[in-house]
Order: sequence, then C-alpha cells, then structure tokens
Amino acid sequence: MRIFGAVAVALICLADAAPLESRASAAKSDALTAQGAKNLIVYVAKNGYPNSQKCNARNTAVRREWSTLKAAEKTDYINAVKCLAKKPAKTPASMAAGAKNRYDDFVAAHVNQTLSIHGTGNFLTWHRYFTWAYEQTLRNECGYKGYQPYYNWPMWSDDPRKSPALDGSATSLSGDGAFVPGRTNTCIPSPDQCGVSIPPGNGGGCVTSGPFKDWQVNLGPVAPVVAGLTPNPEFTGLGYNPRCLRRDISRAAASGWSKDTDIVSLIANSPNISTFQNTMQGDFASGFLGVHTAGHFTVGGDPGGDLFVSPADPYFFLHHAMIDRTYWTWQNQDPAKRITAVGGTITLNNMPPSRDALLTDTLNMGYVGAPEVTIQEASSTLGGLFCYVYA
Ligand SMILES: *[C@@H]1O[C@H](CO)[C@@H](O)[C@H](O)[C@H]1NC(C)=O
Ligand SMILES: *[C@@H]1O[C@H](CO)[C@@H](O)[C@H](O)[C@H]1NC(C)=O
Ligand SMILES: [Cu+2]
Repeated sequence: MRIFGAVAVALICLADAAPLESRASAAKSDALTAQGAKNLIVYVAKNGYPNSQKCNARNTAVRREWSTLKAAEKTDYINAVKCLAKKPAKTPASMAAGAKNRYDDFVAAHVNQTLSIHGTGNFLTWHRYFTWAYEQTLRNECGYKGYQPYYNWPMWSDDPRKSPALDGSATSLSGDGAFVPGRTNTCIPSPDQCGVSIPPGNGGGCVTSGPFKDWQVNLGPVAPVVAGLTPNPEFTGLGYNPRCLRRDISRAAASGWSKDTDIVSLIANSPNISTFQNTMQGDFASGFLGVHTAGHFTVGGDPGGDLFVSPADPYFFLHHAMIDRTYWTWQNQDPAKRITAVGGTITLNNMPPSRDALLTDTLNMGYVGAPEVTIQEASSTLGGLFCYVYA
C-alpha cells in the first residue's frame, strides 16, 4: 500500500475538516472523485507511474478544498498571491503595457490567447498547465509551501457567500462587491444573444473587505459584463487600465448549474471527451450555462465575468483547479481510455472551421515563464512536469 501513499491520503482527505452540511451537498460528486482515485491506484499499480524517477507516491502533491486548509495555510497562500503582484512583470511593456507585475504575466498570457484556448481541444490541458504554472510560481518565487487549493462548487452552490473562500473574512479571497442598485440582468453570451440571463446579486461594485480589498486589476476589460467601465486603451485589452476588483456573487449561477447533481451528470453522462468538455462549457443558445461559466459567474463582476481577463481575480485559480479536478475525476473513471483522450478543434466552438486538436499540439504560457509542453505531456497529472492528485 505504501507506494500508493499519496493517492490513499487523497482518499482519506475527502472526509476532511469541512463543515458536514457542505460536505454532504457534494457527496455524490465527491464519491466519483474517490472512485477515480481508486481507479488511478489500480492503473498505476499495473502500468507504473509515467515517470517514476520524477513523480512517485513519495512526492505526489495533494490539492485540497479551500475550507480544509488551516488558517495559517490560507494566510500563506494569500500572502504569496499578494507577493506575486509586488514582483516585476516578465512581460515586456512593448507586448502588454498593462502587465505591471508578475501576477499580470498570467493575466496577459490568458488575454492574449483567449480565442484559441476556449471551446477548443486544448481547453482542459491549457488551463491545467496554466493553473500548475501559477501554483509553481507561488511556490518558487513567493515562498508558498502548499499546493493549489480548489473551490468545490457544490459544497457552496446554495450560498457561495458562506464559503470560507468568499465570505470576506481575513482568511478568504475577499467576498462580494459593494451593492450597486438598479442593475439589469447579465446576458450570456452577449446582450444581443441572451441565451442565459442572470439576475443581479447583492454586489456589483468594488470588493470592500478581506485580503484583496485593495487588489488592483490592470488589464482589460475586453468582454465586460459590468456597465460603465473605462475601456482599455488598446483594443487587445493588453493596455494599462488600473481599477478595483468588482464582484457580484451569484446564487443564481451557482445553484442553477453547479449543484452536486450537475457535476455527477456531467461526469456520468459524458462517454467521450468531446461531450465532457462541451457540456462543461455550456450551450448558451439552449439556456444551459454549464459548470465552467457558472463557476466564473459565481463571482461575476469585473474581471470575473470577462472571458478574457477573468484570471485577474485571484478566485480564478481556485475555480480552475476545480475544473481540473472534475477533468481528473472524469479521466480516472476509465484511465486507460481517458487520460490521453483529445476532442475538439483549434478554434473557439470550431468557428471558423479548423482541424482537430492533436496530442502533439503545444501549450504556450506566454511570458509566464513555463516551457511549451504538448497536450500529451499535460494529459496526466502524474506525468510530464506534473505530480499531483486531488483530495
Ligand atoms: C461522443 O458521445 C456522444 C454522446 O454523448 C455521441 O453522440 C458522439 O457521437 C460521441 N463522439 C465520438 C467522437 O465518439
Ligand atoms: C501574444 O501571442 C503572440 C502570438 O502567439 C506572441 O507573439 C506574443 O508574444 C504574445 N503576447 C503576450 C503578451 O503574451
Ligand atoms: Cu480561460
């Protein structure tokens, strides 16, 4: 059993310190994650670790839900994020004048590639690699000792403002924005194609409490859902446009599309990667938001509701770690078939029509400072540069 230590630890941690009621509201999807972890143990027992010199049971990291972190671990994470925003950018000003700090390098890379990393065959692996590069940068450049935490949607879908990640406390990522009255519904994908309509919540303005109340958003907007923002000086959104972090936490988005049954249905009713990633990313014209966009609109606001600039809200990485956990869970329902499964093309929703994505396609992190890797190298969380599992 010892050689499968990390995965076994992951299984045990599913029953961790979170409030019982919240754990219960994610019980069925968490059971699929636990089943996936067991399947992965069997798979690795048969086939070995992909690169056992580099990644094995003794050094596999375990990513956990925010609520299960100790207060000191949360504080370390928060401080490391703030530290990134104090370090100089690696992005040359000539490439993105709005990339003012190391945190912005991540935002700029995402803004720059938005149209080729969403609704595409590289969506899941690109965001997996992006989130890993962020975790590693927090560790290597800002002294963070832990691993990337995630936000388990169904645990908090009844009331996201009660989650320890978004409750506005000193150990959260700050909470809701200040209430702005008189707002209209948000239409997705856009005001003229109102496939999904989300009512305003209790926020809408700048975040006023918690560790990120003075957080500065520098890039964008590109596709804002907040009215009255100063436009970016560059049409690319890469110019400098400093402003506050705005949120409008949405029970409607969270409870409409990210409950336990939504996650179970996504995983259990997706026989192949195309169905899985398409369902995850929604079908707006049919009024189905999908868990990816629902998770973004759980905080909404600016930059959270902007497809391009959303990583400028630190919540992004907890949400995308959960996207990755859900992908990992889906993969591990049938590791032999699913770890290297790729579907979809290289253009957003295949518009304009393009070739299929391939395992040999590369994932580029811009000025984040991580090497190009192939989709294949990013397909296993125990292979390539990676070495982690989820609790
Ligand atoms: C994927 O599964 C769907 C059903 O969810 C099916 O209609 C589709 O043909 C499958 N695609 C491939 C490539 O097997
Ligand atoms: C944006 O992408 C282009 C083309 O891939 C690249 O040349 C450029 O350096 C990128 N800019 C940033 C800020 O990442
Ligand atoms: Cu994205």
